[in-house]
Parts: sequence; C-alpha cells; structure tokens
Amino acid sequence: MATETLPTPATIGNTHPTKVYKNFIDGEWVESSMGETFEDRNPADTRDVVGIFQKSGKADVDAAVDAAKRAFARWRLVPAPRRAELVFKAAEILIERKEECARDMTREMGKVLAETRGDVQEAIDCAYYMAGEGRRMFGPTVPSELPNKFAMAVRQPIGICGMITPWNFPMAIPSWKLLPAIVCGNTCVIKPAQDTPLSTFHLVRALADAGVPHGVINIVTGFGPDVGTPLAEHSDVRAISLTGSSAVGRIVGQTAAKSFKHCSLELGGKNPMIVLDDANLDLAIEGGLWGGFGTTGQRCTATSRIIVQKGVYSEFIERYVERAKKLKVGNGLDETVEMGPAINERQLATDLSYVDIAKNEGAKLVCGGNRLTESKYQYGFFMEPTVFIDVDPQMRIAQEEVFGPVVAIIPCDDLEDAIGIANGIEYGLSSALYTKDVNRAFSAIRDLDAGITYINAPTIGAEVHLPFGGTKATGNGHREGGIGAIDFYTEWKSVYVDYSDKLQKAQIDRGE
Ligand code: UN1
Repeated sequence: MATETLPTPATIGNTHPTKVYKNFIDGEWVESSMGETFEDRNPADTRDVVGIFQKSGKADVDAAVDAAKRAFARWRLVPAPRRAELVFKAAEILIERKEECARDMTREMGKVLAETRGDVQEAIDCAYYMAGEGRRMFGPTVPSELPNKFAMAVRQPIGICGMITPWNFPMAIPSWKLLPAIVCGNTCVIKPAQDTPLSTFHLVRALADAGVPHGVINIVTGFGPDVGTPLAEHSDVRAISLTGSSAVGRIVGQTAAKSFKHCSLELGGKNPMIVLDDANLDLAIEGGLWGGFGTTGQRCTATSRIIVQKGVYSEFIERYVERAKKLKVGNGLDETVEMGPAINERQLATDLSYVDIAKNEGAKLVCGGNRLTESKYQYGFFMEPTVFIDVDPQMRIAQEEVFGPVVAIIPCDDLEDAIGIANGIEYGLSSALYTKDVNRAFSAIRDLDAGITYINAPTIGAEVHLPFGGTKATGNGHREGGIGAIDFYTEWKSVYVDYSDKLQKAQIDRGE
C-alpha cells in the first residue's frame, strides 16, 4: 500500500498550508491529466481553502477504470468474509479519526459539528453492517424438479462500479455505495461532489489503511461533464450509482441504459410531515424544526412541507415560527450554532429565488426570507430560516425541491385530505405523520406514496440497515442501505448440478 503518501485529515482553521490532493488511482496519488486543479472552500468562510483538488477528465477516468479492471481479477476471488474483515477494520479506524473527519467535513460542507459527527458515524454504522453481510450474502437453495439434481442461486459481483456522490452527506453516502460494492467483490471508481471531496478521501484512506488492495477503490475528482459523464459512458463500467438531482438522474439513467448498465438513482424529495389535531404539538414542532432546518434543509429527506390539520393550524404556526426565528445561524465549528450556511453561492441564489417565487404565488412569508448580511456572515452563504404559511399544494414552493432552509406550511381538513396533498407531488422519498391514533398511523403507513414513512418523528433520520430510497421521480426502484444494496451490487447466478449420470430434460422428463 502506498499509505505513507496518503493525506492526513487537516486541522481546524486556516493556519495550515493548503494541501493539494491528487486523484487516487491504483493505490497511487496522481495528478490530473489536464494539469488543472480546483479549490474546496469553506461555505461558512470562503477565505478558508480546505484543499486543492484535481480537475480531471476522461483520460483520468479511463486510467481509474483500467486500474479497477485489473484489481477486479484478484478481488473477486477474495472470499467475501475476508473482504468484509477489511471493511470492519476501516470502521475501527474511522472511530479513531471521527473528530478530525467531522471537523474537516464541517469546514468543507458547512453543516454543524453534531451533524458531521453523525455523518461520519453513519459511515461507521454502514461499515459494521456491511461487514456482517460479508458472512451472509444468502441465496436460495431449492429442490430441483428432477431427481438427483441440485439447484441453488449464488451472488456474484458485477465488476467495475462507477459512483457519483453528492455534497450533503459527503462521507455517509459514499459509504452506502463503496462498502456494499467492495464486500460483494466489485471494484470502484468514485467521483465525489466537487464541493466536498475531502470527506470521501478520508473514507477511502481509512479503507486503504485497513488493507483494501490497490485499485479496488479509485477516486477521480472534478466536475460532472468532465468526470461523471465519461464514467457513466465507459463500456467497462457495469454499474452506476448516483445520488443527486432528478435532472442529473435522468441524464445518467439514459446514458447507462445505452450500454445496459445496472443503474441506481437516488434523487430528489419534497417530503411532507402531517400534523393531525391529536398530535403531541411540542414533539411535532421540535421535529418540524429539525427536519426543516437541520443540515440547512439540504437533505433529500428534508421536511420541506408541513401539512397541518385546521384545529391546530394557528397554534402550530405561531409556536413553530417563534422557534424558527430563534435558531442560531453561523459557522458550524461553533458548537452553539444550530444551522450552517448553504453549500455555495449558486445554492444560496436558488434558495433566495424560491422566496420570490413563493411571494409572487401568494404564499405568506412569516419568517426569514433574506440573506444574512451582518459582518460575521460576510464571507459565507448564510440565509435566515424561512417559513411560508397558507401555501396552496399546487404552488411551486409546495411542489419543487428547494434544497435549502425554506419550509412551506399547508393547511388540511383531515387525514384523507393530508394524504392527498402529501402524495400530490412528483417525488416520493420520505414522509411523516404526527398523531396518537394508531388506526390513522397505520392507514398513513399504507397510503403515503413514499419509500420511507416516520410516525411521530420528522422525515429525516434513516438508519443504514433499512432500505433507503423512494418512489416516482425520487429514483428508479432501487434501494440503498439494508439488503437492497447487496441486491444492487450483485448478479444472480443460478447453478444446477446433475448427479444422475444421465441427460434429464427439464419440463419434459416428468416420469409420467
Ligand atoms: C439525504 O437526505 O440526502 O435519513 C441523506 C437521513 C440521513 C441520510 C440523508 N441518514 O436523514
């Protein structure tokens, strides 16, 4: 292993010299073929350059895929429990490095330290879970129709897997893809989001330090058209997994289809939280704040719509807005801060543009709506927690994913009305219901058209050993997390062993 050349997590602040990170191909750190770089800057303070990364292109993708191809020939033959042991070891390394990884993540992504610790923890959880799967990988063993014949199905790796990951969970989401992929015997090329590549480096460094061999995981940094497109198009790449917007998902899905690649798309959401008259309002308010403004609203699972029954509508709004106004916004490295910045200038502009869109549609702004301009915010992309009320379910603010701290509150008559509103969007990722009535809870579990439903908890907070993903424009039917990830990263091979010593014709030799 070329571990001595691997970067160590940077320290807090901008007093250290800015590190230049290279691509990681075949266990070596190599410069981009284009000879260009880009900066990873702190969205809370853009004077802080977290790292300098390679701006890569097709030649770099080709080199990484070649390395993954060579590595696959050996890695596929390593027994799955042995592959899994390395993933288990990486979890233990990450535990030791949790704090430094979290601090670096807050610097590059902006979310508060409590949340970046959670992001690293999610990668650790995923590693422990997937390490266990290495000793299962169950397949069916079934009786044959014919005598003296044995029938079973085994899981086999697919080959080289391409991964394109987002900036909002920069270690957890790469872990959801890389860890099941390598436990199943595949090799990988990952393109992390250009806003947050360092967290992926930390994850891969832990895996390399645990002993994952050269070429099994390769990182190529850069921008979508330069790196993501050639990766999705490459004829040797047999599976592509993307977490991103529905717009990019459509392009990647169409590209993958041309060469019959396996393709997993994890896309947008416009997640509803329903609050019925009988709900514990304290709990619902707490949940709505966490779901709406945690991660600055930048989760695919963020609670971006709150659908409130008329009996508690006024009280809910009054108390929710009072709390939202008090949320402390700032640099996530300050442990007292509750909400960090938007990831970049463009995302902030999008968030603010939805304030204008919603106002023009007639939604009522009752909290926030502005960029924060005090001097302490001047170098970051900060915005006030924003709440619109009296939102009509058909307005754009109730239909489109903003990916920022903007919550739309919609009144409803009863559960049936609420479910109609909840389902009346193009997405179907997460959903939530607050009620004390078990009958209504189970009706909603059945009727909410979403991949995830929470009862008496907000729309965020999925755990790695359950399926994660959604219906409709949220994806293409695959699930990450849980056994769904093992399903995605393996191909079935059915095996028939005939020990009768004669030709037996299936469906024909029935002994009749
Ligand atoms: C995302 O929303 O992009 O369920 C991922 C959650 C986290 C993962 C979110 N565990 O909120």
